[in-house]
Amino acid sequence: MGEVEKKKIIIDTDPGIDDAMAIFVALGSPEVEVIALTTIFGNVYTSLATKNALHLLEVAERTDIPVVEGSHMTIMKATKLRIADFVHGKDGLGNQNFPQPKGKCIEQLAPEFLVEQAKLHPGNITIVALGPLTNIALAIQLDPEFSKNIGQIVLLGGAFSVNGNVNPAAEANIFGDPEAADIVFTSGADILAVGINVTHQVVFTDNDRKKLEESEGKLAKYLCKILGLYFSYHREAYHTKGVYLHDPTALLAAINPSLLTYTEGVVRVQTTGITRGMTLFDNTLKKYGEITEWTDKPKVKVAVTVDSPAIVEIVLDRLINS
Ligand SMILES: [Ca+2]
Repeated sequence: MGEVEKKKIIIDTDPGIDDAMAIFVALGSPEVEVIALTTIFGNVYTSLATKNALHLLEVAERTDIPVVEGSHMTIMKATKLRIADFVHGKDGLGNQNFPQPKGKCIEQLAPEFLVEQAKLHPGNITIVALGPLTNIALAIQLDPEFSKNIGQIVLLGGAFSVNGNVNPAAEANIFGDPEAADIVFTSGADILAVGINVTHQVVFTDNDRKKLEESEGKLAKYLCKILGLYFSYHREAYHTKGVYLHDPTALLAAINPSLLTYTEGVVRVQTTGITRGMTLFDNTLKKYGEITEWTDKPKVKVAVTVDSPAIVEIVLDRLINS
């Protein structure tokens, strides 16, 4: 049998404890080739996200993978950003005081890089978007062909028919840049959205953490150090003894879409008022009596159910064997 071509992925990320986990799972997955990490604000500011991305690649001994810095502000040029350092630590990686990375990001900016890669490999790049969608919206604005050239955008974002995690309306990645999210959702690109209605079903327990601890996996051991803070946050915020695997679930949806089920329809993002950042999905079953803001907009795929035990098992397997 000939070798199956690996899926080329770019991970757009704001590391971030569960970002670190997703990146390591990707690096341990033979099905994909990680061609770059692009960075964005969210869990930390963009410059720290870049530092952390470089650091994580050094930990994984994969400094052959370039890091490309993304936008420092929202698409509306807001610099007052919502940063989730109370979830991931001041350093984004569980307050471990890791040494500064030796490497540097490449000169290019993330939106240009995304446009260029999509042109270079038309239809063959999957972006796994694990933070606010600013870089991707900027790429869409830069190049009208981008949404056609890009293969797929698998994004972690939204709260479909459930409460958000920033407030009852909004999920964190969408809330980070709602205008950018609305541009992405209505761009016509092949989009698969994995929201917290799905990722809140994927719980990584204390027992799972023990399995990492007891393993010989190098990246598993590293993650055990940074997971402590993430566990305490979940205990306090959700009264759970485990943590949600948001980013790894989205990553695995890109690798093996059959781990989840999906529905299709138009998604719009609320950009004003108390529900700013809310994702509103229209499943198109109803014929409305008038033209709406959803009418004639392109459909996207939205994840509905997930095989949680399978996701946790794959995450453990890839990390224990790292
Ligand atoms: Ca993230």
